[in-house]
Amino acid sequence: MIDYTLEDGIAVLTVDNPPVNALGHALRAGLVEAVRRFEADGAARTAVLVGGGRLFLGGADISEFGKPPQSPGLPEVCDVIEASAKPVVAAIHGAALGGGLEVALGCHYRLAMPGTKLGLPEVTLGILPGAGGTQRMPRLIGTEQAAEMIAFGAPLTPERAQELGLLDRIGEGDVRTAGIAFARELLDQGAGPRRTSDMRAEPADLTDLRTRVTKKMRGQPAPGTALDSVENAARLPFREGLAEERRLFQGLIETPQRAALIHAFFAERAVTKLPEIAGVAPRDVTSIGVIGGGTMGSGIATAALLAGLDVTLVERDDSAAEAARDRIASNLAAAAKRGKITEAKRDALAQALTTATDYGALAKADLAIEAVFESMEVKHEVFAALDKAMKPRAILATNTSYLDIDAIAAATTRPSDVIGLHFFSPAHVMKLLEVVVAKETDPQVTATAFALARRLGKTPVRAGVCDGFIGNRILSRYRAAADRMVLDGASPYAIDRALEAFGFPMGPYRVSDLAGLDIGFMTRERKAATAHPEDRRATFADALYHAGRLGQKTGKGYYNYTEDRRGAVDPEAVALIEAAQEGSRSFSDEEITARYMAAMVDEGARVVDEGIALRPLDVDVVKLMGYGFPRWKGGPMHWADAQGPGRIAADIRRFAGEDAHFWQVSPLLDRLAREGRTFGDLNP
Ligand code: 3H9
Repeated sequence: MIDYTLEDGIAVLTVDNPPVNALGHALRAGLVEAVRRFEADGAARTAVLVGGGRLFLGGADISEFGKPPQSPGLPEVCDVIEASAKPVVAAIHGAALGGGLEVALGCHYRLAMPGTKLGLPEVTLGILPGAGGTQRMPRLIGTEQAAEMIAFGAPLTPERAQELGLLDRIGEGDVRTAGIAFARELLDQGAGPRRTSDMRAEPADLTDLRTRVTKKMRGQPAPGTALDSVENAARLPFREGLAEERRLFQGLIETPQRAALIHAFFAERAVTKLPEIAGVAPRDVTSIGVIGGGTMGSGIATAALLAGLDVTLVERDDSAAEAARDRIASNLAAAAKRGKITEAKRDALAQALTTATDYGALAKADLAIEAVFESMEVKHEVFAALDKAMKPRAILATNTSYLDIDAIAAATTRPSDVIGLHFFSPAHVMKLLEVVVAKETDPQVTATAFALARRLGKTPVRAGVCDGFIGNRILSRYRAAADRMVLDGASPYAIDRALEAFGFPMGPYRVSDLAGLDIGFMTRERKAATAHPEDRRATFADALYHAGRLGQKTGKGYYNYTEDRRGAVDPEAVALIEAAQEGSRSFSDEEITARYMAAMVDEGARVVDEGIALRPLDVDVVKLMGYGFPRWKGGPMHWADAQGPGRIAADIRRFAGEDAHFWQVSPLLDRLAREGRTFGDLNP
């Protein structure tokens, strides 16, 4: 795990634990052994610790959390390095994260290469830096700066890290050579070990930071606990602070938030590895077509431009094409403003965009994504035209959010080249991409979609064909559960409050206002034809729609936005809703949450059982990344496991006592409940 070489009095310790040099047990033991060897090596006067591969150290091995600890622990590794009587230099490239940066803090000097990510992201996993990070970082860069860095978990750039005194040097060229050169300089100066633990941290007032972090990361104990530990650095001697850090760390390891956040971390990576395309080479994609330049089409085009692809956007006439150009230009300008790209890059990317009004312009494109009006008739026309215009083996993708992609594919002579690419709005910002694999989709086309997703910086989740795929299908179910509560007498404002307290950034009726009440109205109209007589229509939502209250875009919907930008409860809306309600029952917050979540979990179970989602974790990722599910609850299926599938099934049976049409326990949930198993058991 550690390669030890001696170069003219300098011991070079190279870490070799691909893919990210995670500090698992074997590597920790290897590090301690290598440092001991260096100390005993009379020919070695100083040591350089460097990461082999693409980064320095990716942090503690997350997969070991929750398992019995194995010695040496990471705090001990940092102590052993720091205690060395001869200096140790950390030469950092790529990333030093979490325990990886803590190891660097144990070293006596630090150099990093340009572009390196230096961070303590532990709070994003529900824990705190537990290998001395909360004690050494405040001593090195100041309590306030360390607190800010640890509370939010955001990485520093090398430039900022050098300014703060975390880094001694920013290197040039190759990291190993730069590290050795720096070590030699230190040797020539006669520099000895410089231990962070010998430094003093000054007390700081963290009140404002605590307020900010509590607001941003509500429901999560880790940031506040991490700040307690940081404050100890200025209050307690180093050893005592370290012991307290350990105690607080162990406490956080036991929390459900830690389990949920780590589930989310691994689930987001697991979805990208699709067994059915293992070993299948994707087709080359360098140029893509986008059909339709509305908000969605322009967002997709922007995402593709940002990923360095050539884009041809087809619109129906010149003025629509011009409007699309403007939208894309403003998306790119916003990306430049956020610092994602430089102004020069923005101009270069704009050059890679062509607009056209004729499908002939797509003759050379490798893949086209259609983002036009959601009507099967229109989609058929578009796909027939694409089929004619595009070269053989080009991929024809649809961004439909619910239409039957098998039926769309049937409008072409090449259904095996047709696939769904369901982006989320704004498409150049949102990271989720549902890849909808139709009946005849060629695995190579699926592999290409997954490769494209990666290139666009998106997380792809495989979905099967059904109305709404994974995300919108489940959404329509829990939305219906909420609407039934309103029909029975609940206030939509109370429902929003209960679900926001659960952890959603916005309750369902605030989301309606954001999306536009016309969207919901059109969906109800569309589904009316196939509705069951006992399906209850959200007549209160229709009433708002007919009153012209379409949500934020008209200044009024469920809420009134004319005076308060965040939206205020509006007596006019209340009157319309109350007039449409069928009952006057009141629901407690617990009851609201239980019904909403039971509907979500049960439909998630159906989606998995029917093979629309591959595994429960795919449902979790879709809800986490596309629908605002609180990450610290891990997604609906993980959350259901934490409650116990038996409890959810029992809730549904209780609700079925009043309404046996809507509430039925799905076969999978029923099975798990009876067998005492969990959704997690179905994940790999
Ligand atoms: C910590 O350090 C606690 C300490 O303070 C206290 C201890 C006492 N462990 O993301 P990628 C896997 S907490 C185990 O696709 P990239 C990952 O699952 C830790 N496995 O690569 C994937 O596996 P697979 C603080 C890990 O280039 C593979 O490596 N550190 C770990 O896009 C490739 O990962 C962090 O929070 C890990 N720590 O990004 C950093 N990290 O191929 C977490 C990755 O089987 N990691 N894997 O799916 C990251 O942010 C990114 O992985 C990184 C590389 C930026 C490093």
